[in-house]
Amino acid sequence: MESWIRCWECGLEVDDPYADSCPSCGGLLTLETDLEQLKSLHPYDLRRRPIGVWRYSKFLPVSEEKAVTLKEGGTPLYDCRCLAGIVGLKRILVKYEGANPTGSFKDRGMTVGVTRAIEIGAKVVGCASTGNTSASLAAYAAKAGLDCAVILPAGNVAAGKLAQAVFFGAKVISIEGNFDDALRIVRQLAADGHLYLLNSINPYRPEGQKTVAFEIMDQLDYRMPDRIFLPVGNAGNIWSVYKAFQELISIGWIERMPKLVGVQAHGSRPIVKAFAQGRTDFEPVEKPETVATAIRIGNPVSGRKALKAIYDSGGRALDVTDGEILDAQRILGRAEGVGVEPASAASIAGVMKMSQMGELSKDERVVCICTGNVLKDPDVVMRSFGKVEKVRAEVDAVRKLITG
Ligand code: AN7
Repeated sequence: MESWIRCWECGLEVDDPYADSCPSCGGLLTLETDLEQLKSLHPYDLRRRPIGVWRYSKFLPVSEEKAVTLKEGGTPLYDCRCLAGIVGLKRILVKYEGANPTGSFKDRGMTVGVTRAIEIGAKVVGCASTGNTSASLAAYAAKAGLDCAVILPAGNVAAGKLAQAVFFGAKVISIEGNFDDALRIVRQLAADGHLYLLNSINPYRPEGQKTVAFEIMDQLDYRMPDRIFLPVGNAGNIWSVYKAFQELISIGWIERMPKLVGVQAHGSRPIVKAFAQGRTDFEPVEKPETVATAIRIGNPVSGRKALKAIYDSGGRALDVTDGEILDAQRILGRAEGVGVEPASAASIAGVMKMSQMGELSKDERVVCICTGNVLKDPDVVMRSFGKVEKVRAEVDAVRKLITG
């Protein structure tokens, strides 16, 4: 569809395909797409195609002909009855983004972002990452035949994600600093023309990530959930979900949107602090800390967009402790058989907390977006959730352990 890049702050239309901020005011960029022809369609008209990111190609700003795709999206929406019982709600639905090709929601944005890279003739792509973005970019760059460089905070990327980036052949560079430092560096490299930046500050990334909201609506036959919980790190995803609902309203497919609840880890909660003060901007957190390394981000690039998404949808920002995150991760795994990484469990921990605070009514239809797979971070699992019993290779010894 026809689309154009615009400054989200001052409204200027931006021509430079490599710009990651407004050349006039320095503001965040966004994309506008001509959705006029969708007004005459019914949502179910799109169902001739299998569910997944490209079912919604009419909402995307790239041509599908050259799409770099690993068949991302089309992830399950689990009806978690047992979890709902534990939390004291009638219904909790879990959108399991761990089922994407590289095991996280980032693939939705990356199929569109790397397709755009091909469209504009980029040869090298790069990103800063707490792990999942780098794993995803490395895979899509491999598929597209592009060179790829990823900049990571040393010692704070989960083993599975690091292994993926290495495996798919990216140049993996670990810096003695945190994610915010890595992003500052890679933005400078992009500005100097060394690479095409594919962090979510690139406005094409959120376009792909919108499709998680389209899928949720599709899977619910367009019955609106009351609230959607999701983890917030750099805040690209909550913005993407909000933008998707705005677009559905603009073409008349829905009339209102669900309340968006952004969940951050207590040691890394700039958006929660800003929300508590009713502010539309935020103070960065200098030394973010959390077991959920994916969202260990103190200066979220799209933080201002996240706050708009939260205020406009009537939602809220909420923080949870590392202990609450690990409890939620374990409960989802043991009660439902759904394995997510700690950052993803923040959304579940958020529901549990709001329910305990008496701020959810029992009848609410709640969706949690669980952004990444448990296999991403095996070290947290082994450290937190149990042990492996080792005995002699004899029936008696094993029987003793089984029968207790
Ligand atoms: C599992 O990979 O920022 O709020 O560099 O991996 O859109 O940033 C990852 C973020 C949630 C937060 N859940 O999403 C990166 C990175 C998981 C994540 C988030 C991330 P945003």
